[in-house]
Amino acid sequence: MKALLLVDIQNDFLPGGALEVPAGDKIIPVINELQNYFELVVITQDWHPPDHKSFASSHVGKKPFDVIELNGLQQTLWPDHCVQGTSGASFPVAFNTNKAEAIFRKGTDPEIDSYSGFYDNGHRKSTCLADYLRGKKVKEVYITGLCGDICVFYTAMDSLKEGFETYIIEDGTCPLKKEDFITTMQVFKDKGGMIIQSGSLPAALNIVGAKTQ
Ligand code: VGL
Ligand code: ZN
Repeated sequence: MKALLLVDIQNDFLPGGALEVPAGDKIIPVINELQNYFELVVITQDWHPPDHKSFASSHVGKKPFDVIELNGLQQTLWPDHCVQGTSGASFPVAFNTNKAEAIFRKGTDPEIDSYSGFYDNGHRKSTCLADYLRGKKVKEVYITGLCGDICVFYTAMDSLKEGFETYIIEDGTCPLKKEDFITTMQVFKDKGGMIIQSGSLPAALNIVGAKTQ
């Protein structure tokens, strides 16, 4: 069984949002189309309480993108984003979420950030996403979404650690910083991850009617 995992496609990560990813909206048509190729679609949603400690606003004298130590971990401070129940945390209207069977929320503990959809940044608590996927007999996980160099990357690294054959669909992701995308994707490949383009999927998955290139 193959699963498509769509990471943090939320208004705050789109142009005009609180933590905007340049051209982040370009991936939405790609992601809507990709879902046709998968039986199982799962979504993650960054879902912070208003006083989350990853927000610069929670620390006197700090500004967004400063780096601090938080409960023993290095933490980049972000502008307030994806606050529970706000429009910034919602899915963009253009993003078709109808096919998703489950939404895993993350970043809900105010004391620790959570880039991966599987665990918080300290690997202290699990979201049980791995157990859910194993329960569905998933062996291969295809990951895409926002931000390519942060939550997509960390989710993909945990997916590998959990033993799933793991793919990142490159044209379905968009990074916050292009340079970081290059270095993180190398780390992912070095650990056995695979990077593919959405156009190669129908043929690779043996979808009937797919054009052979
Ligand atoms: C993300 C920074 C903070 C992401 C979430 O979804 O990549 N990045 N929170
Ligand atoms: Zn966040």
